[in-house]
Amino acid sequence: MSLQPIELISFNLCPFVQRSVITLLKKGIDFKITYIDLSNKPDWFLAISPLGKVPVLKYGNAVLFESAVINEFLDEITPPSLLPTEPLTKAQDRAWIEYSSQLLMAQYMATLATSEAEFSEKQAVLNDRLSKIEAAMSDKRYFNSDNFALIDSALAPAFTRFDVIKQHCQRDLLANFPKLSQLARHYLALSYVQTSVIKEFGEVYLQYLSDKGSYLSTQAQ
Ligand SMILES: N[C@@H](CCC(=O)N[C@@H](CS)C(=O)NCC(=O)O)C(=O)O
Repeated sequence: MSLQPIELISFNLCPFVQRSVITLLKKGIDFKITYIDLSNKPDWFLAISPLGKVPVLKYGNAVLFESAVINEFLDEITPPSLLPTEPLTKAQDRAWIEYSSQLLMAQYMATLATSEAEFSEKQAVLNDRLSKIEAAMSDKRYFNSDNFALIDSALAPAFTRFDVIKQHCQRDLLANFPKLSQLARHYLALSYVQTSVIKEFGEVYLQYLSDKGSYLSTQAQ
């Protein structure tokens, strides 16, 4: 099947965009990426993004939004699929993909906490989400398979951020989660996860947190 030109509208720190980049890279799909400033959204972007959010995918003249939908579309137009074929496991993966957005939100809230007390409070929510994901995992290499799947595209961006925090802020937020720590190692070893963010991601991410007055960024060395 010949594909239409693909353009992904991005913000350089967005984990939801990163999900789509991982899927595009994993599937070897050609694409162009266009970065916008979310604090100064261009009119052309607001005209095509109903919620004013990235990612937006332009496929020829068509426009798609919502990372999970974009990922399923990209997956479907480039078989073989990264979703299970059996209806129940496919539905379960979709449910965990939805849940993984709540992990990203909990991580975002914890990283933006502006005091140690607020951080502990937000970390409790994050730990609750992490523990549910760890309990749902199989003993396979990735979330529930030895093959990287769409649920892994959805989860991996959180681990890119945990890694920056571990390397620079002296906090291993996965320390109490052995299976997730192992999953992190497996994700971070993949070239299509490593290159799914800008080269200077760690620096830009920490600067963003610092600009927001984040408690964690005050621990950075
Ligand atoms: N449910 C959406 C969430 C996307 C999202 O929250 N994107 C953020 C950046 S990471 C955004 O564009 N925020 C802009 C805004 O809310 O004004 C998805 O999965 O695509």
